Amino acid sequence: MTSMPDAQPAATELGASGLLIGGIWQACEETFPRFDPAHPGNCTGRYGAATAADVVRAYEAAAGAAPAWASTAASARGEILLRAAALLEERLEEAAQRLTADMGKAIRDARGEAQRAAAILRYHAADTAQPIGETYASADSELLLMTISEPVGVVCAITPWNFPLAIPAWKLAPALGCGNTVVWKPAEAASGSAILLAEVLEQAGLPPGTLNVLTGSGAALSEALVSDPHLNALTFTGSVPVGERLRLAAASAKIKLQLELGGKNPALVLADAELAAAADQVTRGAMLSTGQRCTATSRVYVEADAYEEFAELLLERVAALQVGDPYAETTDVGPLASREQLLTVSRYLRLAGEESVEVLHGGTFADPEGEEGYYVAPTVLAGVDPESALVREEIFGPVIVLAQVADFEAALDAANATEFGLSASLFTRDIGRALTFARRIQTGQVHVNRETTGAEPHVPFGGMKASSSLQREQGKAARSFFTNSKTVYLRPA
Ligand code: UN1
Repeated sequence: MTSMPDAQPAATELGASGLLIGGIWQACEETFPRFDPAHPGNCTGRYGAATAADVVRAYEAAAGAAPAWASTAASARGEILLRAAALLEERLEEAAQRLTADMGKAIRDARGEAQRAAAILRYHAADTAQPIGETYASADSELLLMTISEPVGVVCAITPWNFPLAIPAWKLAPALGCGNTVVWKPAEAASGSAILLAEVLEQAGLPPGTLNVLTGSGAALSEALVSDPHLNALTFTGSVPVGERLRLAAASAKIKLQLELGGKNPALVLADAELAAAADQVTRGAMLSTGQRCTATSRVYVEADAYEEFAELLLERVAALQVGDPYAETTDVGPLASREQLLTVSRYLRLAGEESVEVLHGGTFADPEGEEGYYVAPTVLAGVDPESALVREEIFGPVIVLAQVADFEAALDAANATEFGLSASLFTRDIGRALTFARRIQTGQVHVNRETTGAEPHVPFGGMKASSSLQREQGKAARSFFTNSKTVYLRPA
């Protein structure tokens, strides 16, 4: 590895508040406080509330830096991403603690996420050495016919709070690696982690203006973010309603768009499955990260012959989860990320009461106005009407709806009866059914004998139906989104 550039002072040392524009961490007139999801009385930091005028300045900085960054050698861009990965690993414990303070993820999972973000940076560093085009035979044998890909220009990344480091890494690393400059708006509940990630990218040697960061409210900034004339491509992970608004805005602005939205991910358990292993995987997929993953398992369809046994195995495992202080090493399930999240998830749990469904486990939640943390018990519901909002809508909490189905066909039909299409799992020993599942399930991610969550950096990630804009993230798909292809017909003079 090349020698490290002189370390710049960290934003936090400067007392800066989350606005990085043109390589300078800036103070902000307005700030917003964040509170620890486990101890809502504790303020974890105050961050700058960017304004529409800051958005304009960030785009100007990104547009100004774009030509030089696009013509920087791809290998030099890759070196910076590699250095950022190393710097992030040096600060791994701090990054994990900050992530937990931001949004309450259990510390072991927060460490795993920080490590994952470093691995993503490394993958995209290596990807800068991949081919940037193809050569074809032409009808004219004299001619060299080829494609070359170029950066799209200025990218806006709007990232969620549920993976404060990994999702930004998988958007920023390929965007920057492919030679784009970036305006990044992290979720308010991920501000502390976002500043740390921006610091390591800056310290790794990104030129000023290449990455610009605006903390603040998405609602207040989205109009300015999507309507700026410098913007060439927008990548967003978040909710369906916000995604739908961005889809319209991007269409009228005629920019490239990558959306990763919600999920209502099913797990199908057939009678021939290894039921104990299936129960392990379903528990992990549904409950870890407090169910706040767009890939979380939320509907479980079990073949009738296995239902009783599977339900028992599942409930044993759910009951064994350690719920509580996210900073404790033994905790599996921390609080929800915010009061808003607790209000949303508790609304669904109240609905379960109103609809008189069977609460097999959990169903309880903390007082959203209280001081004891935004906790909700891992919950397993049964006997839910397939038309209920509990089955149809993304809850984004640790809640499973368990249902009995007659056979594989009925499970497949139930699994596909949703507007979402992100991820799905099948548990079986039957390879024929596994193949049928892979072909007929209407999701972008298909898992057999494993949980619905997870995403490796070198393969495409994304959904179908309402879950996505069909522009995949990660792997080769990232390169295709963050570049434009030119077809060149070259005839010697
Ligand atoms: C994972 O399951 O590890 O917001 C990744 C989300 C997804 C990423 C999930 N975009 O939960």
